[in-house]
Formats: sequence, C-alpha cells, structure tokens
Amino acid sequence: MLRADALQAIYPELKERIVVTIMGAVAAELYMLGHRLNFFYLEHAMGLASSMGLGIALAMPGHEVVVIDGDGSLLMNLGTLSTMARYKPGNLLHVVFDNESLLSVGGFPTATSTGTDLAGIARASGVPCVMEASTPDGLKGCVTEALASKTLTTIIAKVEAIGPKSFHMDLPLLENRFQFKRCLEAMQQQGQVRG
Ligand SMILES: Cc1ncc(C[n+]2csc(CCOP(=O)(O)OP(=O)(O)O)c2C)c(N)n1
Repeated sequence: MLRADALQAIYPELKERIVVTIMGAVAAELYMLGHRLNFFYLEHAMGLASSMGLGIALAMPGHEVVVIDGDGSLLMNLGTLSTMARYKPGNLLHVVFDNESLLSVGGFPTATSTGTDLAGIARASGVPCVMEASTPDGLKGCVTEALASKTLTTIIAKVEAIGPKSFHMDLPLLENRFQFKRCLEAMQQQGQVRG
C-alpha cells in the first residue's frame, strides 16, 4: 500500500479530529490532502508525536486525538507505548505507518525490516487494542472501528517506502504551532473544530 493512498482513505476521519503527525514525508502527504487548523506536524522531535498526542488526549478528554507515527520514530521512543497503555485514554488513536525505513532522511532500513514486530511490542506494552492493516480499505475499516470503540488503539499499517516528490509545506513550524494552539483553545471553549 502507498501511504499517500492510505492517508487519502482515512482523511475524512481526520478532518474534524485533533491530529498530530511526525515530520517529513507523511506530514507533507497529509498537508497536500488539505491542511486544517486542527492538524499539527511535529518537526524535529522525532519519536514524540505520540507523547504529544497522549498529553493532548489526557488534557482534552472531550475530543478525539489521532497520532500519525512512523516506524523509525516509534522505534526511537518505544516507551511511549507503555506510557500510553498506562493511562489508556479512550480518545487516542495511534496510527503507525511502517515502511521499514527512515524514508525522510534518505531511506535507511529500520529494525522492522529485520523482523521487529511493532504490533507485538504494542500488545506486550499493554495497549488494549492493536490492529494491523495492509490496504487502504483495511486501514479505513480499522480506523472507523477504533474510533467507534472509544478504546486506546494502535494500528500498524504496512506501507511501501515511497514518499512525495517534494516535502515542501508552505506552513512554517511557528505558524502551525500558534494556529494549532488557538484551534485547541477554541475547541475547548466551543466544543468543536474550526475549519
Ligand atoms: C531526534 C531526531 N533524530 C533524527 C532526526 C532526523 N529525522 C527526521 S525524519 C527521520 C526519519 C523518520 O523515520 P520514520 O518515522 O520511519 O518516518 P518516514 O521518514 O519513514 O516516513 C529522521 C531520522 C530528527 N528529526 N530527530
């Protein structure tokens, strides 16, 4: 599966939810589908999108948070799975696109290319629901089911190590940071997402 196709399949589910992504290829792919004020692309801090998503989910229990992670990023912060599992926020969905590669910095193979099983690690960490997907439709079904279940879920979605032609995003980090903060504040006050 191409990650760009997978993202397109789940984009309708992301539009109205708080979304935190890792940097690089996947951020550019989501941005190209249509930026929203409720999307934050976490630059530089590799591995910490799930930690940020967990904090938001705990601070905003009335809203749903979707984290878009990568295998390299998750492998850099595996403790995040046990921390998420410890608090188990039912409003947090963790989608990991596993392309077995550090694609955004040139395509170096990660440990999932030599057998590390992220779904198994998530289960053993205590994440209450772990799913695996290998097609856009399959992923869409998993996302819909996970959101309906209101149970902390990690989905490992196997994708090809293919990214966008350009990683350019016409949105500086600071602008995204202030937009996102104001959007979350408005959501807290109004109980809804501003488009
Ligand atoms: C702490 C830290 N180390 C290294 C980097 C450089 N870096 C940026 S993206 C990336 C690869 C991310 O890999 P993965 O999460 O698998 O996503 P992919 O690029 O494959 O989509 C790396 C190493 C960084 N931003 N932060």
